Amino acid sequence: EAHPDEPAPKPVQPEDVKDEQKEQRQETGKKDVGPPKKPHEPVELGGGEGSKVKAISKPGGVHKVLSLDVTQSPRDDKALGQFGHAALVGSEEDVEVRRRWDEGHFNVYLSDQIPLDRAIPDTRPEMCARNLVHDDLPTTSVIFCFVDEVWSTLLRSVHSVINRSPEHLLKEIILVDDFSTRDYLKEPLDKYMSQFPKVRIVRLKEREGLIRARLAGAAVAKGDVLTFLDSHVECNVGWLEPLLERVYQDRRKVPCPVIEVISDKDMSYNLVDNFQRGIFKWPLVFGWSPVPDSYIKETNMTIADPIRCPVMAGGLFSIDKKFFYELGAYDPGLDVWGGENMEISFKIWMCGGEIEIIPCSRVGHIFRGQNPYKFPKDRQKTVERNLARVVEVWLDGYKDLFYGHGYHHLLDKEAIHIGNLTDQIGLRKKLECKSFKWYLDNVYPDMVAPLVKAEGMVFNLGLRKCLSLQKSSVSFETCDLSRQSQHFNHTWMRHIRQQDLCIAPQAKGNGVVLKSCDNADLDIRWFHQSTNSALAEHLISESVSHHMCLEAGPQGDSVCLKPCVPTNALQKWQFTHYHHI
Ligand code: LR7
Ligand code: MN
Repeated sequence: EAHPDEPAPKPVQPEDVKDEQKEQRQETGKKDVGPPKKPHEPVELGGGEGSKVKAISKPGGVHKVLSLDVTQSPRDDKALGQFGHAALVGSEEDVEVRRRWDEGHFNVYLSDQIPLDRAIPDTRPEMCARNLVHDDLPTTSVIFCFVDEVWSTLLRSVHSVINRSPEHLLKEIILVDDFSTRDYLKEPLDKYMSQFPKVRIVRLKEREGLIRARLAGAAVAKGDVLTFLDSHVECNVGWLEPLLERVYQDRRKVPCPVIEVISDKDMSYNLVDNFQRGIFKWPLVFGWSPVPDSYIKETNMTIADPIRCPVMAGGLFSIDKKFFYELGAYDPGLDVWGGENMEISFKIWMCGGEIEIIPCSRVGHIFRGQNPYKFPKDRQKTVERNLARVVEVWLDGYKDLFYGHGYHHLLDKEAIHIGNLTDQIGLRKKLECKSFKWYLDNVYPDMVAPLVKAEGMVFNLGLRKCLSLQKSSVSFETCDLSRQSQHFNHTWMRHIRQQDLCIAPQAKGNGVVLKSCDNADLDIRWFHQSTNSALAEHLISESVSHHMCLEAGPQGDSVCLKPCVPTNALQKWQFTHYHHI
């Protein structure tokens, strides 16, 4: 059956094909003839054991990626927002714009006036036009989850998939309604979608959140590959084939399109910088970061090559359905929104998969300032709890780095109702997934992740001696780095620690004692080093009953707690080495 834009991928015209690709083309039909002659297959950043790119065992394809651009003949080339141009409204309409903004936290008023099948610029790097894909790619189920999504953006998302996906690769589109409250998303949506035989609507009986909504969509999917999308996107020309090609080459690859920006203000379609990868910073905050120049040079990487990503943004990716379930899908204990992108990313990498951004696949997304739907519980608490679940299962000894970045309060597992993690921990064991250290060393080697904030000797500036732990009491000695007794860590939990012993304020009195370290113990934390403070070098007890500064006894025979005095050198301490993140 003919595709609306183009009759299924055309056979390649010989003049379009480079010699090298011609060779590959002749090889099709014979699989497993060794890696394709792709000069630019990127290797892993940083390298390391087990990080070698696996040889791709399938040769290049026979069909060219869908290249007939709908921008060539849109139905109404004068329409607002056509070609992805910025749409402007008169100032007299500002009131309307503002009135309707909160329906989606973007310019809903404008969106409603833009054609549902508008053309957008084909932003793929030029060399993508030469790419070949196989004609026997796996099929995909495209899954959109939504709750109270704006009508025009939801429909534009669906239209973009129908119009820009080769008919034979699109098994179905599954719309999962996460218990929306808006009436137009009920019968009117059913009615509208009845014109598209491939669209199925799944209605959840209560609000599950996007994670369990995706699981519900995946559970009924019939395609070989699952492709998840947010419900306010526009898929660009040829977006699907390169994703499926990647899964076809290696079912453990999890490809993501480049996510471009549809402006929340004027609905324009904007391309983004090349060579961006998904990363996280502490405390597990997702971000984009450019692939280092040196790496691009060393590997002769081009703007069309797949970009390996430590983490994915979360919303837009394809994954082999069987592989998704082998990985245990998502942790169903994650609620509403947030953290699931970290979970799936760590899981994919640590349990044998790979995440890549495919520059020849591009999808626009409306980035919104706020979530336009309600959180059944507090938003902050929901996201924090999700993150804590992920951290407890996947982060090993690096947990403290997460908690130490402003999340100490999550250590009280009962207070945050973290829920049962037996299944998730069991899954990681069963799959024999690698450690978080392996992940950092091999997948994200440029991540700064020291296990402690500061370490070495603890030098007192007034006394000019170092703390020493002897016969389980704290005293001073002439500094000597070679002596283990003088070696302390200031951890992310803000403990001053030697092995399992932590320096703690005396329960009664102003002395200090040693306690066995316990993350949940609020009394053994010491604040140190805030650069813009007069007390930067002080060690300030965070114990509720003290809030005082650690001070060396003038004779050098004791340490005690005294009210903080910025100028008192006996209250100033320096560790030998600080790790700055
Ligand atoms: O309770 C909910 N039920 C839902 O069905 C909450 C949301 N949803 C739907 C919602 O209607 C939308 O279609 O889930 C989808 C994603 O929700 P958004 O659009 O509010 O999320 P986002 O774009 O702000 O956030 C990003 O991070 C999320 C973390 O949980 C998800 O992984 C989103 O899919 C993800 N979006 C992207 O990756 C797009 C690019 C953003 C970046 C960077
Ligand atoms: Mn979104």
